[in-house]
Amino acid sequence: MRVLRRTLGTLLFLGAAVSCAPAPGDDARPGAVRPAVLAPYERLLPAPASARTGGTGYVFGAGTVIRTGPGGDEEVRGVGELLAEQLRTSSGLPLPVVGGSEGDGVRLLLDEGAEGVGDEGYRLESGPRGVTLTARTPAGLFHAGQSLRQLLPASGPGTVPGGEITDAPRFAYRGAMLDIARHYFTVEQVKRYVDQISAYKVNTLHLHLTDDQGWRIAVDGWPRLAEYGGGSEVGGGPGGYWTKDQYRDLVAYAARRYVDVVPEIDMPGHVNAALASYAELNCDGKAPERYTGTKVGFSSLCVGKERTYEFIDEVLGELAAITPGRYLHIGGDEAHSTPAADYAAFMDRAQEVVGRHGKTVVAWHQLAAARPAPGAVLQYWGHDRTPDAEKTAVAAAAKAGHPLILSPADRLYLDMKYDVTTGPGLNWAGFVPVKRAYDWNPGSYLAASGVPQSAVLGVEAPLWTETIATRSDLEFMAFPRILGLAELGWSPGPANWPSYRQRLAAQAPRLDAQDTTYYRAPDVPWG
Ligand code: TNX
Repeated sequence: MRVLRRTLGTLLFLGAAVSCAPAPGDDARPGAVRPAVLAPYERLLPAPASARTGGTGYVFGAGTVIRTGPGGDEEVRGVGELLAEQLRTSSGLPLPVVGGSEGDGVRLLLDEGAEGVGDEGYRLESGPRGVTLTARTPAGLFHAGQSLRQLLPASGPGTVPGGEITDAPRFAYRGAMLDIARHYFTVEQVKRYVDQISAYKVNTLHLHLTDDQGWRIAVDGWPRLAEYGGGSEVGGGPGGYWTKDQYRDLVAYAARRYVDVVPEIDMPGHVNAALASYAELNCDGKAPERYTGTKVGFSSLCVGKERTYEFIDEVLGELAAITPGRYLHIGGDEAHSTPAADYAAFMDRAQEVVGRHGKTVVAWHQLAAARPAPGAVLQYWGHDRTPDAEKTAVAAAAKAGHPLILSPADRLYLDMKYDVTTGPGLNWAGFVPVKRAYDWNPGSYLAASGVPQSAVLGVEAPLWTETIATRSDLEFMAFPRILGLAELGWSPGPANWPSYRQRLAAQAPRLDAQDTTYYRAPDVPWG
C-alpha cells in the first residue's frame, strides 16, 4: 500500500480521495454549513502530516491489552499506563498494561531509527491484530496515544479502523499561557487544563505567576510575596498562592503529559504585588497598597537599587531550581513606568541572572528594543495595528538569531471576546472569532517585516484573566480556539478553514464527554 502525502487542502486516503474543498452545503454564509460525515482518520485534530485508511481494523474489547514493549523501559511503561487510564475512562474496558510486544492489542515501541517522525512524532499502524505505536521518544508515543484516542469513539468501546499515520509536528514550541495572577486558579484547575491541551499535542504551559494583582508562587527567601502579595486578585477576591510542593506537583503532572512548564515572573513592570509585600523594594522605601483593579503599566522595580538585584537573583534562583524545563520567562512587557534606559539596564541584569541559574530567557517582544542576550527567545504579542518600527525591531532580533514565539493578540489572545455577544473578555485587539484565531500562517506572519520562517520557534495562545475568574469562563474563552492553536503548531499547513471547521465540529462529542465548556461558534457545523 502506498502512503499518500497530505497536499494542499486535500487529504488522500487509500480507497477514497476525500476532498477538503467546501463540502456540499458548505457555503460562505455563517450558519449555513452542514456537518460532513468524516471517517476517523479524517477527523484527527491536529491533522497528521500523512495518513491513509484501508484494511480491516482492530476491535477494542474486554481482552484488549496495552503492551509497553520488550525493553522494560520505565518511561514507556508510564506512557502506556496513562494511555490505559485515558482509554478506560472513555471505553469502560479494563485494558491491563503488560510488558513485551508479542500478541494482539495496543503495542508501544521505542525505535530510535523510526523515520519521518522527529523527536515528537510517531507512526501508528492499525490492522486486525492490533494497533502499533512507534516513536523515537516516549513523547512521540504519548502523542501517538492521543491520536489513538481520537480514532476511538468519545465514549464506549469501538473499532480502530485499518490504516496508518506517519506524523511529526511543524513547530517545536506549541504553547498555552495561563495568567493565574489576575485571578487565582488552583493546581487542580490547571491540571485539568493540562489534560485538555495535551490531548491536542500542545507541549508547553507558560504560567504567568506574578502581576500587579497577585504573587502566586512561594519563595522561601521572601515569604511575604506569597503570604501577603498572594492575598489579592482583580475584583477584591481572596487570591491565593501555590507552595513550592504544589508547583512541583503541577510540573510533574504536566511532564507526564509531555508538557513543559515555563514559569514567568514579570518584571520590571507588573510588580505591584511584590512592591506591596516588601517596602525595601521601593525606591522611596514605602510599600504601596495591594491592587485589585485592571490597569497596567503603573508599577516598576527600583532599577537603581542593589537590593532589587538580590531580590531577582533569589526569586529566579529558587524558581529555576524547581523548574526542570529549559526556559524562564521574565516578562518585560508594558514597563511604562520604567524609563527606556533603565529598562534596558535592568533587563541586561535580569537576563544575566537567568543565564547564571542555567536557564534560557524568554521575554515579551519589548526586549527586542533593548539588548536581548544571546539565545534569548522573544514572544511577539503585536497585532495588525502594531507600529512598523516595533515589528522591525523584532525582525532585527530574529535575524540576529533570536527565536520567536508568536502570540499575535488579534489571533491568539484567548481573552479577546469572540464577538459582541461574548460575556467575559476584553476587545482592545478587536474581536477574535474562531476562524480568525485559526486562519493564518505562523511561518509567514511577520515575513513582510523581514522575519524568516526559520526564526519561528512556534506559537502560543495566552489567556489573561482580568475578566476570567471561573473554570467555566476559562474554558469558554479557550475552547474551541485553543484547538486552532494546536493545529497551527502541529499540522504541516496551510490552514484550511472549510476542512478545519468540520474536524473541529467532530471534536464536540469529546469536549462534551469531558464536560468542557466551549463556545458554539455559529460558523462551525456542530450538528
Ligand atoms: C496585555 S500581553 C498584557 C497583559 C494584559 C493583556 C490583556 C502582555 C505581554 N501584556 O498585561 O493582561 O494585555 O489582554
